Amino acid sequence: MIRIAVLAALVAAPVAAAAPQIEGAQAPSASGTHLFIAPSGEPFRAGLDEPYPVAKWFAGADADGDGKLTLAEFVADGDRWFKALDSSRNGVLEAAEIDAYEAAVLAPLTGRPGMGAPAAGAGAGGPPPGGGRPKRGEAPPRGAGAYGLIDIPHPIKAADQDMNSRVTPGEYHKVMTSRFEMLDLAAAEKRAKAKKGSALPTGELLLAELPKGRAQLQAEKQAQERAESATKRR
Ligand SMILES: [Ca+2]
Ligand SMILES: [Ca+2]
Repeated sequence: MIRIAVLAALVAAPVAAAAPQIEGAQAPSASGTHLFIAPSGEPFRAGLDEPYPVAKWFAGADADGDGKLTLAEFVADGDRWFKALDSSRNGVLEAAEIDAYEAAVLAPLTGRPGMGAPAAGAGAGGPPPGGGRPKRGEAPPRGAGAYGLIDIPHPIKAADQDMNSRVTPGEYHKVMTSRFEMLDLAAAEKRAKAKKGSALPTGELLLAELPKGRAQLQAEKQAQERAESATKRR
């Protein structure tokens, strides 16, 4: 089993741009959309009738379109987001740029930038990704955690391994590589459990093998309920 807390500590994400508004980073509840936060920290949205937006991220990151994400594709996708957040264009994500990411992407989820649990009820992330009650002894995901593949409350700050309020490309690559390896390993464990396919990491991520965050599970449950009630009405 992958220990989520340990994973979160290993993982890094890109920092937010200080200056201009970050694209696609409106409060999730405002527009009635599903929210997915990629391993890079980038938010992706989709309408409530559309597939959960993890698919949007995956399709964009899969540069050669072969349905598999390699480490190189995964890291390159992160680099693109890192550049988007580097509003000062100096190649490093600095405190102001990290603050801007928090304000645009994380604050709407929690009410407190980069901290705390997603607001209960309809407040924060469209679907309160709380969904089901957390299991005994298991803390609910915080910040971006409920919206991502891995429980990382602050995907950008988590990359700041020397804690100097700056994220360098080297730090970011390191965490993106760790995140890829985590997901690759999680998929291998899932296959091993199902006695299906290679029980070893393959170096390639498939959309169908990715873990699902709380927001995705809740979105899929709601879609199923809508489909069932539509069937009944017929
Ligand atoms: Ca590919
Ligand atoms: Ca910068």
